[in-house]
Amino acid sequence: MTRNIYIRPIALALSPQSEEGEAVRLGGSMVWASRFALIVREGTRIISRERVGSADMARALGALPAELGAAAEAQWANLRKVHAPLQCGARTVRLDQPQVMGILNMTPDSFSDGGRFLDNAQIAQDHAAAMLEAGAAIIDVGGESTRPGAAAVSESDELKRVVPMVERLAAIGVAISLDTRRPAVMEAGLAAGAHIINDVSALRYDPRSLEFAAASGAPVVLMHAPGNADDLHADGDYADIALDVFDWLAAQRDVALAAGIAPHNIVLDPGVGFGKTIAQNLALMNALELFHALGQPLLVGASRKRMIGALSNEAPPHERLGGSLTLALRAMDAGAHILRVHDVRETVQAARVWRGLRDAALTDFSQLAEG
Ligand code: 8Y7
Repeated sequence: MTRNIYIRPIALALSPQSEEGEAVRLGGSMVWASRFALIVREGTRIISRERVGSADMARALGALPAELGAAAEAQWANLRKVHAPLQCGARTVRLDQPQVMGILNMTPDSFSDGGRFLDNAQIAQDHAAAMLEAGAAIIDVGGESTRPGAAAVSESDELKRVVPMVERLAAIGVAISLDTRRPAVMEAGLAAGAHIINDVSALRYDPRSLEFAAASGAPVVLMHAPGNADDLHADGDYADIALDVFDWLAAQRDVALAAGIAPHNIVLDPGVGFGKTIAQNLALMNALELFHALGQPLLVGASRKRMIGALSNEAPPHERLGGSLTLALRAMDAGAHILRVHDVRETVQAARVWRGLRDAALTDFSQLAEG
């Protein structure tokens, strides 16, 4: 049975000097970690779990069975990797602080703002401009609702919804990501000026997507969903949500690399809300820092999702701002690089204040450990 290793940060620090020994900077973010769980699984069974401080990591990795050594060393290097910015045409999206991706749904039935923009391109463009002005680094344009039970959209309808909006946004210099599973939409969207492919099927829905994405040279977001690419909300069968999603993303990352997608163009996303129970979504949000060990920038989309309603008397999507901000802050505390959200103004304000706190911690030397 195959054995897998995981290095999960378990003690996060506000700044490097607040911990004795060396705290490790996670994924080039403003988040540090000083202690880690070194977990070994055999198949789906955890066979060992050890807590290791960063200063003691070299010894702990050296003591692992030889078959796990290389993977463990790679994860330890990945955790500390600094990611290059995403290049989006003339715009550069730096990944050294949390960035906000604003959602622009060009769908009639999206659960949050369905139908509002579809019939009026000017209203949609005004909304995008407002998100930009509020500080969104990227606008995510989608023409296919992926909520549970949403009606299927034909390729020609998806193209009609998405391409004209991409053209409008490209004309005003926006960094654009395209939320689609179809290679024809990817191709038309990139030609119209989009920069990033955001595929909730992780390029599995159509085998040509992988090939197209590699040839395009565009950054891609690969998101976890347990079902096949036709039914992204099918229930998952997990032994351990965080470790299983980790294995799955590692495999999809490797598929993308083998297809020729450049390492700096792969963004990974644990897929909050896709084929996961409320308890699994919560556990996943609590485990986000583990995913830095995959060595790629991380995107998290928890905005207005069902888990928030489930924890707040079934608040409807438009009344989920407080919960959305709580989850966005959890993602920031875990060092997530990009937050996909509906409420851009509020999330950007939260991110700026969060950043102010981190800057203050970096220059607070009263935390310095003695000796
Ligand atoms: C996500 C997403 C949706 C997400 C990424 C919704 C398109 C459902 N969720 N893309 N898309 N990550 N990368 O509630 O979590 O917004 S649609």
